[in-house]
Amino acid sequence: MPIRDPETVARQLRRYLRDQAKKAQRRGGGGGAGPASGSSPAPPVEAAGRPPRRPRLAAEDWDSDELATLPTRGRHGPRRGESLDKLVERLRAESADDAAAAATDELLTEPGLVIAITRGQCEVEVGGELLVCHLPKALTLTQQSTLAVGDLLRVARRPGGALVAAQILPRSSRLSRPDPFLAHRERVVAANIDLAVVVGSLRRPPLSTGLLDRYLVALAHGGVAAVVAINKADLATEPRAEDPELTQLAPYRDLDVPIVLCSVPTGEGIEELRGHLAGRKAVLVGHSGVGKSSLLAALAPEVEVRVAEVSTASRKGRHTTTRARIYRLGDGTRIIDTPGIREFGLWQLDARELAAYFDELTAIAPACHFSDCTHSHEPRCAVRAAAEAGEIPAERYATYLRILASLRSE
Ligand SMILES: Nc1nc2c(ncn2[C@@H]2O[C@H](COP(=O)(O)OP(=O)(O)OP(=O)(O)O)[C@@H](O)[C@H]2O)c(=O)[nH]1
Ligand SMILES: [Mg+2]
Ligand SMILES: [Zn+2]
Repeated sequence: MPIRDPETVARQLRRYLRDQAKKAQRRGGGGGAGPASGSSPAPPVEAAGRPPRRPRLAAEDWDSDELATLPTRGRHGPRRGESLDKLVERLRAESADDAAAAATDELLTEPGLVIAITRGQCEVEVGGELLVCHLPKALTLTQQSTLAVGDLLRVARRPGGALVAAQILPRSSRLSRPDPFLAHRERVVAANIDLAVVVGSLRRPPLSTGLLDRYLVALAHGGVAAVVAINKADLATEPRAEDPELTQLAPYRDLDVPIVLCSVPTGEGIEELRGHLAGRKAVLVGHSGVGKSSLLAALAPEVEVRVAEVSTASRKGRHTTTRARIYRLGDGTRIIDTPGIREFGLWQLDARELAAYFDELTAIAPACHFSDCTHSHEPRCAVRAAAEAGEIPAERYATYLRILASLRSE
């Protein structure tokens, strides 16, 4: 995938700005802007012919990694007062400069593995060495949809010695979700992974099977195997069979996905998890605070897990992961720690495809009257009948319907 084509930059930019404007309009006009939209009340949408003022996006609505890597106004984003045409023109010129410079670049023979991505640059591992590699301007604006931790890059050396990303090599797998701001844009969470550990926790925060379902669907869609880790087992009630959060897992026990109950302070399940991870490239995903970084530290005491101190009023003194990063364990296993997310959408999934990711439903679907049955409202639907008769788990069918409704409203 070439990353220095000015025409593509211009196209992506136009779409990016259009989306931002639309998004801002929607936030401003819906009246239901998030609780954090704060002091400036949302302007009415149709204020006497005037275009609505663009409301500020509320920081609390953003995932933490977004704040860290958002293109900065002035450097890569629009400058104050700059018209769209001017901006496109400027970026086109800058991209052309990049392309001209590329003519004198020397390509490194070995590809670089993207370890972490920051604003305008990434850390790559080339031949066991950790190097800083700059991202061309064309990539900076769209970096979260274009480049992901785990990607393999062709790296070029500029005559002055600086390294620049030249090309992203094709991926063998990926875990994606829609960009939380621009729904039709893909956000690749991790690339070239062969396992995802979906981490949930008991009590703090309580287990969310809705998020679990979405991850399992997205992973099946992206061709990545999954293991479910339920952390903070030390907080379970005894006897465990009666723990109200653990009983929610019953429908998942029949799926082809291992479930590991674990705990960092007691060490429960850590060896079992290590067994699943050994020798693989894995990503840890899940809500913020479930213990992904703590699990990584327990699995690999030899690595130094990077976390940031969060000191805002709402999340006092918490250690939280702000950007995805790959860690290499002593035995060669690689684990990607990711920032916890608030919501996980499904990328490019058609409502009709959804049932295929629910094994219990696919087995029964051929008996439905309509071959394109979505198992929601159609008459003579075998799946709904099976759910009503208790032949498939009611919770899973309910989850299916919930995700289906969310796909239809997107
Ligand atoms: N009781 C209990 N607490 C745990 C366990 N694992 C982690 N914690 C605590 O849970 C809190 C959050 O842990 P983190 O490892 O930072 O969670 P995370 O999933 O990495 O969070 P983000 O980086 O924000 O996504 C910390 O206070 C940990 O000490 C566990 O097994 N049991
Ligand atoms: Mg973390
Ligand atoms: Zn049906």
